[in-house]
Amino acid sequence: MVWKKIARLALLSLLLGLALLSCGKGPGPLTFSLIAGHGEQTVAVEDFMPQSITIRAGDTMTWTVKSEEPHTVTFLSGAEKPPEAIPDPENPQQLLGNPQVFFPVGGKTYSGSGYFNSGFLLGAQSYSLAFDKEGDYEYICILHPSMKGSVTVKKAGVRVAVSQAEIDKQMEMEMMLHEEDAKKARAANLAPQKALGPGGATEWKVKAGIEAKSGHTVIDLMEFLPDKLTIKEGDTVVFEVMHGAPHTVSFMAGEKPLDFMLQEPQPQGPPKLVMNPKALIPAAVGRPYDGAGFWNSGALNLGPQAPKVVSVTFSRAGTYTYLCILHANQGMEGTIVVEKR
Ligand SMILES: [Cu+2]
Repeated sequence: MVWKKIARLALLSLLLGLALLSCGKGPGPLTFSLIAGHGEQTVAVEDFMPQSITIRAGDTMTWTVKSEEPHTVTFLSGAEKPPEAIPDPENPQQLLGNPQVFFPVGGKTYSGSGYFNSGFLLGAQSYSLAFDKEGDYEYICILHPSMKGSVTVKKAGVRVAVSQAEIDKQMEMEMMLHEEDAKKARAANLAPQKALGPGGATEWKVKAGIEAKSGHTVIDLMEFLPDKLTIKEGDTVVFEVMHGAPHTVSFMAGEKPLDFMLQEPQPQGPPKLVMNPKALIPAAVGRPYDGAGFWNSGALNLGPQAPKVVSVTFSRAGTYTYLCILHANQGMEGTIVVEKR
């Protein structure tokens, strides 16, 4: 499409424009608004926009997350990335969400050193940080390895070549391209895939989350694809995670949705974040599913040791809905219709 090419060219020229910084006296301290991840519902566009920016000492950056997918804005200052989950010191069997990741750490001004973290941001939450020291700084989202950004801080008070209006225009254009690419990726993955299984039954494949590229940006689709599948009694469905995010395949059979993270109030400080064992641990895996009772894959793709694949054989005709416990609030759910053989 021609308009798309034009959009990409315009985007490139804007990016080049952002790299320019003219000398001379400029305005006093400014605040720049950036976006840390966007996308509606199941679509999670993993990027900081603009990915690199030049500001002056004294300026502030405010990142806003525009998705249901959570993100962090984290300056490691050369240190190792902290783990997202840690064993509970009081109960090593239990996994906790690392408070260093989930809650804000650091002050309001970054001077080029130390660990600064926004904590979990989602919906329309924001994080602001002022910069008071010249230098080139990198930051990441702890949850999404492809999300990296950089900021160059120049001397206070010099002229800036980029205006918020230009940044907004660039971000709008990028978001439009990302949305188009997300739609294309979904459409390309909706057709059911099947193979001959044992005993003449069919083995179907459902993707539990896929990744698409939009330029250099990674888009995660927190979706079961296809989300609706019609099979026959005795058929098996193999669910496979196709990207970096963790998921569950959970047939709730009328049970209430589960929270993945349980909050335990502490006498001091933030609550203890306990990863719900009922969500983490497989239930009834290996047994055929007949529509009765809770069937859960457990956490797939949560850490390098975790499985990425789970399969389930359907023994009785019926219509069965399932969800991902981690992303149910974003709409990650599917239906299997099992017909009589
Ligand atoms: Cu999920």
